[in-house]
Amino acid sequence: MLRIVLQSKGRLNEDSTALLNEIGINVEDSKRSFLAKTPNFPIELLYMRDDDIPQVVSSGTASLGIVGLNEVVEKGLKVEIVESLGFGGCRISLAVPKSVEYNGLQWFEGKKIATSYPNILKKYLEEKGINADIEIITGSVEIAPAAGIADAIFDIVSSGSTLISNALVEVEKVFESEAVLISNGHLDSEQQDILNEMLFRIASARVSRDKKYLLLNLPSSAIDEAVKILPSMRSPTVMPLAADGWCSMHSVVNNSELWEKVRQLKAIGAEGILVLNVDKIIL
Ligand code: PRT
Ligand code: ZN
Repeated sequence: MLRIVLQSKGRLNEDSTALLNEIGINVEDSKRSFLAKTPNFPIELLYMRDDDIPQVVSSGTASLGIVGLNEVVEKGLKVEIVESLGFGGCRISLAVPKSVEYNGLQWFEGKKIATSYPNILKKYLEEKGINADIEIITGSVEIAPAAGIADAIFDIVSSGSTLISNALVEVEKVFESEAVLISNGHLDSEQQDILNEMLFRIASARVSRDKKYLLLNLPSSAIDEAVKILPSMRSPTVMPLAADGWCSMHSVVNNSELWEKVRQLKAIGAEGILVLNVDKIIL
């Protein structure tokens, strides 16, 4: 049995649950409680505030956790980053009121900066040789300049709309974050096997996300050209059609290349092109 701690509610909760469901671990939203078992996989889910997740993992209360890299680095506790998960992307940036004339990092010298990430900010200011006061605020950091609490802020930015609606301008992007799977590094061999199985499934799910399954009919004389257009995992599947001189070709393509491939295939006589979603690719 392996215990994993997830955010109980908030931005990472839904995506964490979706990831577990995507890799075949049934997590039922409606039955969510502080501690939940999963019916078809030997893990136990613990739900906490994201601020507590690094501590819960580093102390061994849970073996694994899913949390923003920003929280991991800010807390500075001993945990291992096992995998970046590709959701919860954001950055932590310095922002100033749009009314000020910003002339580079020196502007912050002697200023007061409000943040919920004092450790990341302190390290950055030290590296840059800037002396500034750090005002720790745990919520609604963006209102600090207008409320006269600070001259500037250091906060999470995603789309940037919160800054705009508070008349702030992002001036320095300091830290890039996304959700990560963390571990305390003390897994016994049974737990390591469970983690390996999860990582294998996560990798397969990630590969499948960008893929489409392509089926088409093609004059048999164009097979060689079509194989060059569709390199596929090994080589495309080709099957004869009942109609003489025609075949059916199946292949998997990157979504980003789909329309270009379709254009090339049509140009060599492909017809009846079907594009299907790929649910899983087993690596
Ligand atoms: O209750 P709990 O303590 O668990 O949650 P929380 O309120 O502390 O965190 P939550 O749920 O807001 O965010 C959890 C994690 O999501 C963060 O630690 C980040 O890793 C990640 N994340 C991704 C974000 C954002 N995007 C984000 N946009 N966290 C917060 N924001 C906030 C930000 O604080 C600011 O207020 O959204 C606003 C900015 O967004 P934009 O789109 O207007 O720029
Ligand atoms: Zn939090």
